[in-house]
Amino acid sequence: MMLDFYGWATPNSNRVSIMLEELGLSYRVHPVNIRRREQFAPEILALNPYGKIPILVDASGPETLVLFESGAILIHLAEQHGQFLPTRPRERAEALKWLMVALTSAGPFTGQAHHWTELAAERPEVAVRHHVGLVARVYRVLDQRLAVSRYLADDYSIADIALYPWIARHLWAAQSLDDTPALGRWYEDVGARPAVIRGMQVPAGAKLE
Ligand SMILES: N[C@@H](CCC(=O)N[C@@H](CS)C(=O)NCC(=O)O)C(=O)O
Repeated sequence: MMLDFYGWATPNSNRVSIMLEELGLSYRVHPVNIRRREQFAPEILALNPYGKIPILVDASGPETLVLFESGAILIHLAEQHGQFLPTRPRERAEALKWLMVALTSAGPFTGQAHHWTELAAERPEVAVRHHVGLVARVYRVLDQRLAVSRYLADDYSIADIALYPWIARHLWAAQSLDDTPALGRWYEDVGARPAVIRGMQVPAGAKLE
Protein backbone atom coordinates (compact mmCIF):
# COMPACT_ATOMS: atom_id res chain seq x y z
CA MET A 1 0.00 0.00 0.00
CA MET A 2 1.66 3.22 -1.19
CA LEU A 3 -0.76 5.85 0.17
CA ASP A 4 -1.30 6.77 3.81
CA PHE A 5 -4.25 9.05 4.54
CA TYR A 6 -4.57 10.81 7.89
CA GLY A 7 -7.98 12.28 8.57
CA TRP A 8 -11.21 12.38 10.53
CA ALA A 9 -14.93 12.93 9.82
CA THR A 10 -14.31 16.52 8.77
CA PRO A 11 -15.05 18.41 5.56
CA ASN A 12 -11.41 19.06 4.66
CA SER A 13 -10.52 15.40 5.26
CA ASN A 14 -13.50 14.22 3.24
CA ARG A 15 -12.26 16.19 0.23
CA VAL A 16 -9.27 13.87 0.11
CA SER A 17 -11.13 10.65 0.92
CA ILE A 18 -13.63 11.43 -1.87
CA MET A 19 -10.75 12.03 -4.31
CA LEU A 20 -9.03 8.78 -3.31
CA GLU A 21 -12.31 6.93 -3.86
CA GLU A 22 -12.99 8.69 -7.19
CA LEU A 23 -9.56 7.58 -8.41
CA GLY A 24 -10.16 4.02 -7.20
CA LEU A 25 -6.90 4.01 -5.24
CA SER A 26 -5.99 1.70 -2.37
CA TYR A 27 -4.93 3.58 0.73
CA ARG A 28 -4.32 3.05 4.41
CA VAL A 29 -6.47 5.15 6.75
CA HIS A 30 -5.01 6.62 9.95
CA PRO A 31 -7.84 8.14 12.01
CA VAL A 32 -6.86 11.37 13.79
CA ASN A 33 -9.59 12.41 16.24
CA ILE A 34 -9.30 16.20 16.36
CA ARG A 35 -11.76 16.50 19.25
CA ARG A 36 -9.28 14.44 21.30
CA ARG A 37 -6.47 16.69 20.01
CA GLU A 38 -4.69 13.78 18.32
CA GLN A 39 -3.55 16.21 15.60
CA PHE A 40 -0.93 17.46 18.05
CA ALA A 41 0.69 14.05 18.59
CA PRO A 42 4.41 14.17 17.70
CA GLU A 43 3.99 11.74 14.79
CA ILE A 44 1.32 13.96 13.22
CA LEU A 45 3.27 17.18 13.82
CA ALA A 46 6.25 15.51 12.15
CA LEU A 47 4.14 15.22 9.00
CA ASN A 48 2.35 18.58 9.27
CA PRO A 49 3.87 21.19 11.58
CA TYR A 50 0.51 23.03 11.48
CA GLY A 51 -1.11 20.09 13.32
CA LYS A 52 -4.02 19.84 10.92
CA ILE A 53 -5.62 17.14 8.84
CA PRO A 54 -5.90 15.96 6.08
CA ILE A 55 -2.41 14.64 5.41
CA LEU A 56 -1.40 12.26 2.61
CA VAL A 57 1.89 10.39 2.45
CA ASP A 58 2.44 9.22 -1.10
CA ALA A 59 5.17 6.62 -1.55
CA SER A 60 4.05 5.63 -5.05
CA GLY A 61 6.72 7.65 -6.89
CA PRO A 62 10.52 7.66 -6.86
CA GLU A 63 10.47 9.97 -3.82
CA THR A 64 8.05 9.77 -0.90
CA LEU A 65 5.92 12.92 -0.75
CA VAL A 66 4.33 14.21 2.45
CA LEU A 67 1.41 16.46 1.57
CA PHE A 68 -0.84 18.58 3.75
CA GLU A 69 -3.49 21.21 2.83
CA SER A 70 -6.47 19.61 1.13
CA GLY A 71 -6.08 21.81 -1.98
CA ALA A 72 -2.44 20.78 -2.46
CA ILE A 73 -3.41 17.11 -2.05
CA LEU A 74 -6.27 17.37 -4.58
CA ILE A 75 -4.05 19.08 -7.17
CA HIS A 76 -1.26 16.54 -6.62
CA LEU A 77 -3.57 13.55 -7.09
CA ALA A 78 -5.35 15.12 -10.06
CA GLU A 79 -2.07 15.84 -11.86
CA GLN A 80 -0.54 12.49 -10.98
CA HIS A 81 -3.53 10.55 -12.31
CA GLY A 82 -4.58 12.91 -15.09
CA GLN A 83 -8.15 13.16 -13.83
CA PHE A 84 -10.52 15.83 -12.46
CA LEU A 85 -8.29 18.79 -13.45
CA PRO A 86 -8.33 19.65 -17.15
CA THR A 87 -5.08 20.45 -18.94
CA ARG A 88 -6.46 22.73 -21.68
CA PRO A 89 -5.91 26.34 -20.54
CA ARG A 90 -9.51 27.61 -20.59
CA GLU A 91 -10.99 24.55 -18.88
CA ARG A 92 -8.11 24.42 -16.39
CA ALA A 93 -8.59 28.09 -15.50
CA GLU A 94 -12.30 27.46 -14.93
CA ALA A 95 -11.62 24.53 -12.61
CA LEU A 96 -8.88 26.37 -10.67
CA LYS A 97 -11.01 29.51 -10.17
CA TRP A 98 -13.84 27.53 -8.60
CA LEU A 99 -11.44 25.34 -6.68
CA MET A 100 -10.06 28.49 -5.06
CA VAL A 101 -13.57 29.71 -4.19
CA ALA A 102 -14.15 26.39 -2.42
CA LEU A 103 -10.76 26.44 -0.68
CA THR A 104 -10.64 30.07 0.37
CA SER A 105 -14.29 31.09 0.81
CA ALA A 106 -16.84 28.28 1.12
CA GLY A 107 -14.71 26.16 3.46
CA PRO A 108 -13.20 28.72 5.84
CA PHE A 109 -16.33 30.91 6.00
CA THR A 110 -18.49 27.88 6.88
CA GLY A 111 -15.97 26.78 9.50
CA GLN A 112 -16.00 30.22 11.11
CA ALA A 113 -19.80 30.41 10.97
CA HIS A 114 -19.97 27.02 12.70
CA HIS A 115 -17.69 28.35 15.43
CA TRP A 116 -19.82 31.41 16.08
CA THR A 117 -23.23 29.76 15.74
CA GLU A 118 -22.55 26.52 17.67
CA LEU A 119 -19.13 26.04 19.19
CA ALA A 120 -18.10 29.31 20.84
CA ALA A 121 -18.79 29.85 24.54
CA GLU A 122 -20.00 33.34 23.64
CA ARG A 123 -21.91 34.06 20.43
CA PRO A 124 -21.92 37.79 19.81
CA GLU A 125 -24.63 38.69 17.31
CA VAL A 126 -22.24 40.80 15.24
CA ALA A 127 -19.88 37.83 14.75
CA VAL A 128 -22.74 35.45 13.91
CA ARG A 129 -24.25 37.91 11.41
CA HIS A 130 -20.89 38.64 9.79
CA HIS A 131 -19.89 35.02 9.23
CA VAL A 132 -23.33 33.72 8.24
CA GLY A 133 -23.49 36.66 5.80
CA LEU A 134 -20.18 35.68 4.22
CA VAL A 135 -21.48 32.14 3.67
CA ALA A 136 -24.78 33.41 2.25
CA ARG A 137 -22.85 35.53 -0.26
CA VAL A 138 -20.72 32.62 -1.48
CA TYR A 139 -23.83 30.39 -1.65
CA ARG A 140 -25.48 32.97 -3.91
CA VAL A 141 -22.54 33.06 -6.32
CA LEU A 142 -22.30 29.24 -6.35
CA ASP A 143 -26.02 29.07 -7.08
CA GLN A 144 -25.67 31.50 -9.99
CA ARG A 145 -22.82 29.50 -11.44
CA LEU A 146 -24.63 26.17 -11.05
CA ALA A 147 -27.77 27.59 -12.65
CA VAL A 148 -25.83 27.77 -15.95
CA SER A 149 -23.41 24.86 -15.56
CA ARG A 150 -23.96 21.29 -14.32
CA TYR A 151 -20.66 21.41 -12.40
CA LEU A 152 -18.49 24.29 -11.17
CA ALA A 153 -16.13 23.87 -14.14
CA ASP A 154 -17.22 22.32 -17.42
CA ASP A 155 -16.92 18.74 -16.17
CA TYR A 156 -16.86 17.24 -12.68
CA SER A 157 -13.53 18.29 -11.18
CA ILE A 158 -11.57 18.81 -7.97
CA ALA A 159 -13.52 22.08 -7.58
CA ASP A 160 -16.70 20.05 -6.98
CA ILE A 161 -14.82 17.59 -4.77
CA ALA A 162 -13.43 20.45 -2.64
CA LEU A 163 -16.85 22.08 -2.28
CA TYR A 164 -19.10 19.08 -1.62
CA PRO A 165 -18.18 18.17 1.99
CA TRP A 166 -18.70 21.79 3.03
CA ILE A 167 -22.12 22.06 1.41
CA ALA A 168 -22.93 18.82 3.23
CA ARG A 169 -22.47 20.91 6.41
CA HIS A 170 -24.72 23.79 5.28
CA LEU A 171 -26.59 23.65 8.59
CA TRP A 172 -23.34 24.64 10.34
CA ALA A 173 -23.75 28.03 8.69
CA ALA A 174 -27.53 28.28 9.15
CA GLN A 175 -28.09 27.86 5.39
CA SER A 176 -31.03 26.17 3.67
CA LEU A 177 -30.47 24.77 0.19
CA ASP A 178 -34.12 25.65 -0.59
CA ASP A 179 -32.90 29.23 -1.03
CA THR A 180 -30.31 28.21 -3.64
CA PRO A 181 -32.05 25.64 -5.91
CA ALA A 182 -29.23 25.19 -8.42
CA LEU A 183 -26.78 24.54 -5.58
CA GLY A 184 -29.35 22.12 -4.12
CA ARG A 185 -29.64 20.28 -7.46
CA TRP A 186 -25.80 20.06 -7.70
CA TYR A 187 -25.62 18.81 -4.09
CA GLU A 188 -28.00 15.92 -4.84
CA ASP A 189 -26.27 15.15 -8.13
CA VAL A 190 -22.73 15.03 -6.68
CA GLY A 191 -23.94 13.34 -3.50
CA ALA A 192 -25.33 10.42 -5.52
CA ARG A 193 -21.88 9.50 -6.89
CA PRO A 194 -20.82 6.17 -5.34
CA ALA A 195 -17.27 7.47 -4.69
CA VAL A 196 -18.66 10.51 -2.88
CA ILE A 197 -20.90 8.33 -0.72
CA ARG A 198 -17.92 6.11 0.15
CA GLY A 199 -15.51 9.01 0.68
CA MET A 200 -17.86 10.76 3.10
CA GLN A 201 -17.72 7.67 5.36
CA VAL A 202 -13.92 7.68 5.81
CA PRO A 203 -12.58 7.04 8.42
CA ALA A 204 -15.22 4.37 9.11
CA GLY A 205 -17.12 5.07 12.31
CA ALA A 206 -15.50 8.50 12.90
CA LYS A 207 -17.79 11.19 14.32
CA LEU A 208 -17.11 14.88 14.83
CA GLU A 209 -18.63 15.47 18.25
N1 LIG B 1 -6.59 24.72 4.92
C1 LIG B 1 -6.50 23.42 5.52
C2 LIG B 1 -7.40 23.37 6.72
C3 LIG B 1 -7.22 22.08 7.50
C4 LIG B 1 -8.07 22.10 8.76
O1 LIG B 1 -8.40 23.16 9.32
N2 LIG B 1 -8.43 20.91 9.20
C5 LIG B 1 -9.23 20.79 10.39
C6 LIG B 1 -10.24 19.69 10.23
S1 LIG B 1 -11.37 20.06 8.89
C7 LIG B 1 -8.32 20.47 11.56
O2 LIG B 1 -7.35 19.75 11.42
N3 LIG B 1 -8.65 21.03 12.72
C8 LIG B 1 -7.90 20.80 13.93
C9 LIG B 1 -7.06 21.98 14.32
O3 LIG B 1 -7.08 23.02 13.64
O4 LIG B 1 -6.37 21.86 15.34
C10 LIG B 1 -6.88 22.34 4.49
O5 LIG B 1 -7.65 22.66 3.59
O6 LIG B 1 -6.39 21.21 4.59
